[in-house]
Amino acid sequence: MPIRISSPFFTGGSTRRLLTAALLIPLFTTTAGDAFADTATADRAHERYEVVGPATAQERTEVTDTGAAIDGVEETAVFITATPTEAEAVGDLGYEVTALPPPKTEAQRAQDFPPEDSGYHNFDELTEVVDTVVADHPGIARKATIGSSYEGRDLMAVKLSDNAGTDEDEPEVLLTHAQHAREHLTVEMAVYLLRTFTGEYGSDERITELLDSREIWILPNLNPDGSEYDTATGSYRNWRKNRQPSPEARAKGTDLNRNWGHQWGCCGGSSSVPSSPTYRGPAGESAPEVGAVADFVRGRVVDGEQQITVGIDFHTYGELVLWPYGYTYDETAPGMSQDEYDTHAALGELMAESNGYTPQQSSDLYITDGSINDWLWGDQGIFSFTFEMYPGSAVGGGFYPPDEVIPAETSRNREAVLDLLDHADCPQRAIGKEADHCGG
Ligand code: 0X9
Ligand code: CA
Ligand code: CA
Ligand code: CA
Ligand code: ZN
Repeated sequence: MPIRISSPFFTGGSTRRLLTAALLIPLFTTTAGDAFADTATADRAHERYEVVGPATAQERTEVTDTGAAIDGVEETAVFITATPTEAEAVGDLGYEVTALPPPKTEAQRAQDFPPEDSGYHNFDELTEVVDTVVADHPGIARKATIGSSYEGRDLMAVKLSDNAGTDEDEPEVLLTHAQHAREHLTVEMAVYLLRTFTGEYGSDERITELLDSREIWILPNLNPDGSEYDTATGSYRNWRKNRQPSPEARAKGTDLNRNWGHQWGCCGGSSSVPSSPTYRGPAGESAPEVGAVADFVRGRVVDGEQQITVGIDFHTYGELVLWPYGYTYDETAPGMSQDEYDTHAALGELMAESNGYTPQQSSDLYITDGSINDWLWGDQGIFSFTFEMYPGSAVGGGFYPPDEVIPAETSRNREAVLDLLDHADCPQRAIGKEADHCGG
């Protein structure tokens, strides 16, 4: 097991400073055991370093002969506390010496997921993933900042397509994540998609063709203030909303998925009470996060035509594929013809075949008003779905499944997302009516 490379110490732009290049790393090992000494209390002149190479008692003694104190022993490495001069002397012995960031304070340690769930990405870690993906794949991935959260965090968007720097005339797709703070698995869904699309472009034929012919927008966290608040104490707070104070009350937080401007507050599917978990805010788009995303989507209207044709908004939990409207039990309603309803249902059922979720109209779950799905369809004509990810019920961990499930439960949606991308040029193909609707 490598040494804590992926630990929270290495996030947020902290870099590992290499003092001396490794000469050789021994290929043999000893069974040194976990001889952790008391952590030395370092004064300002002392720093912590990782030393790769020393594998025997003699070699470790040579390290301590420099004056460095060994804090921990691994099979072929040690952790030391040393002055810069001592660290250099250790490097002169032929070992790779890397400075470690200072240990986190109590407060810093708390500002993160519990250690057993460190596989989840906090907001700094998500930002680092986005920046890395974009830096490593400049031709097919571009980052945009589409606005700020209430507390001032960036609302990021990543565009994935061939010629990502050019606005080409290709069907566009919207994937949104984490409107609800505690639904952290949806951020991992975004990370999975970012890595999969960029990593498999050029090798996986289907992904290559889809990126060549569509423009995909991934908005990996619509509610960063809420996500960070949910984990800020080091244990989960069960938080759902954003962190904006209500104008009329002391309570904080608007439910972003009740704040969208189509039939906002119409139908008993949201609350006017600021302390409620489904508080809709004082007006549609009163939440800066919703306003920024709505402005972004409106900005995708080119020559009078909305470029985005289809989208998924990721939530947890329930293992459901949902489609609009949520504000009414009726299938058809103003702005929703039978063909349009049937297209939603057919696409939803197609996606549910591969991920095993239950497909249904969103009001079959319960009435919601001011949801993103209703706005994307009712206001912008975008075929729009909500995925409620793993688990199916509270048994699997509710909103907080262990990080061990992340690989299986994100890749589970791979086919469904690709199937939606397939249909982005003509969603009505799903009901065999491309001739009627897609200028066939
Ligand atoms: O209530 C919600 O906002 C979503 N469920 S959650 O448990 N993640 O909070 C469901 C929204 C479904 N409604 C529409 N898509 N209209
Ligand atoms: Ca774990
Ligand atoms: Ca393109
Ligand atoms: Ca375009
Ligand atoms: Zn949700």
